[in-house]
Amino acid sequence: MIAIINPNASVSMTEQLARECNALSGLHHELTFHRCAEAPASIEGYGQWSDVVSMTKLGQSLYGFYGYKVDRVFTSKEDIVNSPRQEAYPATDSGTGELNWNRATTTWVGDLKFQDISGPNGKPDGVIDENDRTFLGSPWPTFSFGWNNTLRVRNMELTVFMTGNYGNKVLNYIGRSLSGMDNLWDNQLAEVTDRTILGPINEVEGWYNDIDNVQIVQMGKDNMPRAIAGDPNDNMRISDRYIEDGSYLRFKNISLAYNVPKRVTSRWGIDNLKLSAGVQNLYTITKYSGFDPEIGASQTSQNVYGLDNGRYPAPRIYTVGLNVSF
Ligand SMILES: [Ca+2]
Repeated sequence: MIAIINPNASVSMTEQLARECNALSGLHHELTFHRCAEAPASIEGYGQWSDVVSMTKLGQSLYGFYGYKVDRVFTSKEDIVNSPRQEAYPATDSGTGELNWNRATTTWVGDLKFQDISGPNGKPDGVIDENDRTFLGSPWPTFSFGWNNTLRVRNMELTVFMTGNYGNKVLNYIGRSLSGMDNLWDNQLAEVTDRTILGPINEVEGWYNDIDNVQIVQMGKDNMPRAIAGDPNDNMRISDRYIEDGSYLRFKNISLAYNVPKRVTSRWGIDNLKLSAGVQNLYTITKYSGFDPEIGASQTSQNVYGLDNGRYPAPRIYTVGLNVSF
């Protein structure tokens, strides 16, 4: 856990802190600044455009992930009406006095119910808005480690280097767009087949446009909502849906070497002959569902860490070596 514990930290000092954190990740740090003058209330970090993904605030983890928390999937019209007002809650028709439900423009059965965490007065207010965003976890590991071991038996030499992180969160930003189901033309991950699927209560033509006549026939796995072009309820907003455990253990480098005995090499006039073979990034143990949990600092924003924007995964590299000295 890395915390800014002095309110007088300025932006530039925060950036410096980030660099130090990058260099020293894995150790427990508590950093204090005493000489800065200005005190920003908070520093936002962006994913793409103005998409806030992280927040740096006094008493919280540096670049802590920031967004909404998903409660569950809405199961009926009554469920929506009796829950905190989501941003796309339908307006009341001035003529009929009825709510103007529309499956393409308002909150609907199968959309996500976000948690009412706060409000303008710092208390839950029955309305879902920006005040309901909260900290969703730290991108910094509790510890990170590297372990290098060399085992020698006679002329054989086995070197194993393992590295990893424990306790950090990762924002699967690429996974978010690959499971958004908000556009008919984007490729999606196979996991979207586990989404929430609606069906009719009474089989009549146009049933899907009548909110009183829809029901859930498949509940989405892990609160995966319905598919709807345009995503009116903004089910894709930054939320704990996309925050994952970033812990991993990686076999970073394994190499096996054989030193040909001197009694053999001396016949050839060779002083030393070493044959070796190795593989980098052989295997990674992780629960992270994205390509590669080894993410690090963001390329797009200074105030973001652990954001997986589809970074090219570490390649597996095979090497063979021949070392000769005369
Ligand atoms: Ca609220």
